Amino acid sequence: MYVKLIFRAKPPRPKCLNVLTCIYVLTRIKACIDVCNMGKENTTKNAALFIIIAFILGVIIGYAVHDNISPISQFEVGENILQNSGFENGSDNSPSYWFEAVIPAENLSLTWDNKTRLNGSRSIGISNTHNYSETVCNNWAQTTEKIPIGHTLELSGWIKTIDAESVVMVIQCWDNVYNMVGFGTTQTATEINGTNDWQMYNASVHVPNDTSNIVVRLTLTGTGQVWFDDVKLIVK
Ligand SMILES: [Ca+2]
Repeated sequence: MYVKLIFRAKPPRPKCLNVLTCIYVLTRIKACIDVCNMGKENTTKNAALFIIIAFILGVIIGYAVHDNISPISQFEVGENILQNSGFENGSDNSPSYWFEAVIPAENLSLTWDNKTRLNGSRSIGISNTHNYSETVCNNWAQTTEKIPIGHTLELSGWIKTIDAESVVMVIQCWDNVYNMVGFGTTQTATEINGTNDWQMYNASVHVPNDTSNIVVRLTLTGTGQVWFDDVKLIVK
């Protein structure tokens, strides 16, 4: 897929940095005390003891800080970690949390649709009659705020198509150096093309340990019309 990740969350601060910071702060405090005590006593043994205590405190504080910001503590099994799954919320004629990833063309339009929908008053759609010179996967996408490391994610969504060349829903897991480390697609189970009334499709992915970002993309490849509604990403 030609579309690259647009947004990345800042990765968690490594434990080792918290430890080193703690050691540095405490050794600076120790140096100040030594200056005040200069000429009164030999502080060599005390310095060694102080560094050992600083290291132990650094390890404890480092792990505590890391655990507080770890994404593992931010989700529950069974939870849907996508926002605005029904596309009911938004403003300025655009659905909240979802962004467009497209190669612009005169006859391409992405819509926050209020006419064709499965539930509620809105869906999202992609319509295109432009023939690109290469394979283009225009898509609606969302980057999740939660990253359930080590769990399986199940993507489900309802899709309606008219003369669609190819439609897929995908889950991408990215590490912090822009490598895709996990991938799930509806194409594993079925090809979606042509004209179909509303139907639910699924995809799944296991979230690797080095995942920093998870992106869901709802894609139309080539020409045709497609609408998506009630798209969920469930933690298993
Ligand atoms: Ca809806």
